[in-house]
Amino acid sequence: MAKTYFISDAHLGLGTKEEERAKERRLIGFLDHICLDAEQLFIVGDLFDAWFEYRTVIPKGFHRFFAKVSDLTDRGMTIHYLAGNHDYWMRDFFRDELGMKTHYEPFEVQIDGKKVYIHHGDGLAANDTGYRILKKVLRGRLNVWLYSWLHPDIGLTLAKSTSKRSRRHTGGKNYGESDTMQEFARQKMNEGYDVIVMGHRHKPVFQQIGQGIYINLGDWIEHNTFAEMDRGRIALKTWTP
Ligand SMILES: [Mn+2]
Repeated sequence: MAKTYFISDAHLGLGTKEEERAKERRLIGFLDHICLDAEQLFIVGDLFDAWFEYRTVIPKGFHRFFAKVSDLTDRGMTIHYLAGNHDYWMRDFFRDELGMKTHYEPFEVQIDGKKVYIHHGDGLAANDTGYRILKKVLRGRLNVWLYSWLHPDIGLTLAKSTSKRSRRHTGGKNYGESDTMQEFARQKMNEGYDVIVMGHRHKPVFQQIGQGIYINLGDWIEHNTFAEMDRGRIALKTWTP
């Protein structure tokens, strides 16, 4: 009865109005479906293409999705939300208004007796010192505070254009990153984890490595993929309405 689901990289707000409305409908269809047997859902980052939350202001849009999420958490589903590299700048909205459990760093969780490690997947490429420095700068407390003084119309426009550049950058180094993600998963298995779940790459991967499983969740732009864990067995599936 009690299953666990995982999705990542919906990048809400990325496409045209029509594309985004269709994506929102797909996601809500998925949520309506899993709420029949889901105990918990993990959102493994980049739910939004660009998210910057001010103390009193959030980006406009996504209303139906938010309504659905709060409905599910009200009804007892546990929804975890790990910030990705596109939506790291969240504050208390998701926790306090939508009842989600928010995470800013990779974390581990025990599900059906399995040790599961959850990581968005950014910053793992070996040759990516540039990104790791940028990440520190973009997430630094002082810089985030300064940024928050920009008018939201300016701040969010800037965030969107940065997001576009970042996606191009990530696309360019996809290859190296996929290898290091696998390598990272292997390393985590040696540390005793049974299942490693990541996103970020936008390409679904299901790989058995020894006794462990490495899953990359793909995305909800092209693939509409999700992982489903039922009594300790995990599978990667494609959502079809
Ligand atoms: Mn990402």
